[in-house]
Parts: sequence; C-alpha cells; structure tokens
Amino acid sequence: MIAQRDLARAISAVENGHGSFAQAAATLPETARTAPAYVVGITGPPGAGKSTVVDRLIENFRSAGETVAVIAVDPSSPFTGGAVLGDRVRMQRHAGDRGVFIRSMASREAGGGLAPTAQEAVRLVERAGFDVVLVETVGVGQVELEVVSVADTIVVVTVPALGDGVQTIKAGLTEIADVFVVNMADRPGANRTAVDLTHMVRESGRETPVLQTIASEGQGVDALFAALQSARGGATNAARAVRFEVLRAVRDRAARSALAKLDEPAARAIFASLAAHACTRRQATDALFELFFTGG
Ligand SMILES: Nc1nc2c(ncn2[C@@H]2O[C@H](COP(=O)(O)OP(=O)(O)O)[C@@H](O)[C@H]2O)c(=O)[nH]1
Ligand SMILES: [Mg+2]
Repeated sequence: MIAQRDLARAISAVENGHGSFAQAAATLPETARTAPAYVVGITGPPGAGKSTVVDRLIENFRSAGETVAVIAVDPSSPFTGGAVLGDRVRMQRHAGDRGVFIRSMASREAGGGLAPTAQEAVRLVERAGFDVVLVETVGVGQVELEVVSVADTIVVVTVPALGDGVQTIKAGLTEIADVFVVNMADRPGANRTAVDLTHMVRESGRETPVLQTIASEGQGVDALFAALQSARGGATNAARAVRFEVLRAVRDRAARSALAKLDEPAARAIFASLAAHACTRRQATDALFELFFTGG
C-alpha cells in the first residue's frame, strides 16, 4: 500500500491543477492488483445520511478484508463546509487504519462541466491499490452526471418523504440508481416511502432493490453491503471507462452545439436582456437552454 501522504499529495496536485493527471499518477508507484477497484457512488440530498452510510460500509468492507478509499465530493469548500467538518470528526475513528483513506474535495459545480477531478482521484486511489472506492456526492445537478461516470454501482440515499411522497425524489434518479436506500427508517413514513419507490422502480421496468436503513444505528447496512457485493460481479473497469468517455463526448458535443448557436439573434437578445438586468441569471440560463437544446 502506498503511503497515504503521497496519495494525498497526488490528489491535491490534480485538484489544484498543478500539472497533469499523468504527472500526478507517475508519482505513485504502480501497485500489483488482481482486479480493478470496485467503485460505489453514494448520492442523495444533503443530510440524508450518506456519510453515515459510508462510515458504516467502511466497517463492512474492512471486516471482509478489503481496503477502502472514500472520495467525498462536496459542493462547499472543504474548509468551510460544516458537513465536511462533521464527516472528519465522525470518520476520525478510522484514522489509525492504514487500509482506509478518506479525502473530501470541493466540486466544480460552479465552474460547470463534468468535473474531471473526482474521476482522476478515483483513478489515483485505484492505482494506489485500494480495493473499494466509495464516492459520496451531494445529489444536486451536475454532480449526478459525475457520479454516473465514475461509479460501477450507484446507491441513491433518500429519507422518508412526508406529504408529497416520492414525487420529491428528483426525476432521473430512477435511471441512475442501482440500489435505493430509504435511510432514517426510524422516522415516520419510511415503509410508505419504500413501497412508493418500489412502485416507481417497477413502473420504469426495473428491479432496483429498495432497502431501508437506520445508518446511525447501523441497522440495515449489512443488507446494503450484501446488495453491493452482489452488484459487484457485473461491474467492470472497462465499462466505467467507456461510460466516462461517452458522457464526456456528449458533454463536448452539447457545448459545441451551444457555441454554434451563440450568435443567433435569439441568443443575443437573451444576453442583452441579462446585461440590462432585465432578467436573472437563472432565467437567462433557462431561456438559453430552451433555445439550444429543446429547439424553443
Ligand atoms: N434519526 C436518524 N438520524 C440519522 C440516520 N442516519 C444519519 N443520521 C444523522 O443525520 C445527520 C446527517 O447525516 P450525514 O451522514 O452527515 O448526511 P449527509 O449529508 O447525507 O452525508 C447526522 O446527524 C447523522 O447522525 C438515521 O438513520 N436516523
Ligand atoms: Mg456527507
């Protein structure tokens, strides 16, 4: 196993844009591996219990004799995000374990685009020899695309929905989830939410398992671990790499298609309106998206 300090330094180099990924990777000696790392994405709204789930899963994987790296992609800065500070304290108990590496990274959400950094960090920890990589991302916007591109298996963590039920679960999650977790099953509405989610899954012709957990108590996490291990067989490094390449190609094509339309009168009108403060950035974004991608 590579020294954690060297690994941390290599990730910082790609995160801060100091040199290329290849240069960073070259600072880490190649480790002998018998199989690619198993990369699990854990996504969901803030406060759903993702970090708590991750913390519990670390124990399961360690008990099974596997080394675990955690990449937590947080939209807030690692230095100001309260949640990340909480994570540090919580995960402190793994601090003495050399088979566990935990790293939080700021997402590049604000800069737009499919942040390559998390994907590169995953490849670096994989190269460093970790057997399992848990990638925690907050389920907002682009970050989901990112987790789709890096993970072999995706866990969507939700909480019991009150009132409007699972409608609050964002469209698109059914498509990306390999496993649904209704965490905080100690709260009212958990069964109902799990049943609704199961219906939603069936309606879309899938068989995605829907599990309930009380992560803070460790309840239900063994079943989640079992679901992850059974999904593992189908996961291949090659498939993940292809997915990343294809998504990147789609993004690039979308960008080119947008660029080609920038000069159209309708686009110019939107920018003029933005410059005159006649619309908000959000409105301008929506209007441009309509124009570029939905032919509006
Ligand atoms: N009641 C209850 N609280 C939980 C459960 N799982 C996590 N929490 C708490 O919910 C809060 C947010 O959890 P965290 O893992 O940081 O959520 P994240 O933002 O999704 O990573 C923490 O205070 C946890 O201790 C659970 O199953 N039940
Ligand atoms: Mg968290």
